[in-house]
Amino acid sequence: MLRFATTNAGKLHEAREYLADVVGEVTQFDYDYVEIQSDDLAEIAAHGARESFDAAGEPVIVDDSGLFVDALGGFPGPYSSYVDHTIGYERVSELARAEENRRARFRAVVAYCDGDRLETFEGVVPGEIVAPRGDGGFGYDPIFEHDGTTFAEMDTERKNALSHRGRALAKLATWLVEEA
Ligand code: ITT
Repeated sequence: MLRFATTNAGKLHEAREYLADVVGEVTQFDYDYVEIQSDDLAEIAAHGARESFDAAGEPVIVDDSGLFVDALGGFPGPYSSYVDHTIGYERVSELARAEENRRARFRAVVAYCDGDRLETFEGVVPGEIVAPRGDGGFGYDPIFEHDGTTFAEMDTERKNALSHRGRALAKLATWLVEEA
């Protein structure tokens, strides 16, 4: 059993599906840890995992992630959540599609803390920003295309097999097995 400190149901669903065979049940720890301001996702995630462990008293993971658009200098990056809640992903899509270079990447850092150990695992996936398509997934999924398909057009298994989060969770899973 592992606790996932997140308020994001989409992240939780993906981690549950991915980690079921490794840790069994993944339960939500509905705890809104303080997100420090930093350009470094690993630093934000590590800080959040430490604080969440202190609150839960049991091993926890957190996930700090974001969409980085090359032609926009990495915007919205670590501020992806704020930007989605303010101008929305449709506007981010318009801004990126006004550029010739529409390349972007999703990044995720999953941090694990059990009091003794604090580890971070990063995953990155390249793609392109497109007009919104598909109604699966969450957040920026409808505007992020990978190999001709948006993340919102994929089921969770397919998205996990190639996404930033799936890649970070794969590293976590390998590490947990090695440490067991
Ligand atoms: P917690 O911090 O409570 O886990 P959050 O949604 O605030 O939830 P972040 O601070 O890490 O999470 O913000 C990440 C932002 O990037 C948020 O707007 C997500 O919707 C978006 N995002 C992250 N991973 C994504 C994915 O796989 N697909 C689409 N959008 C994603």
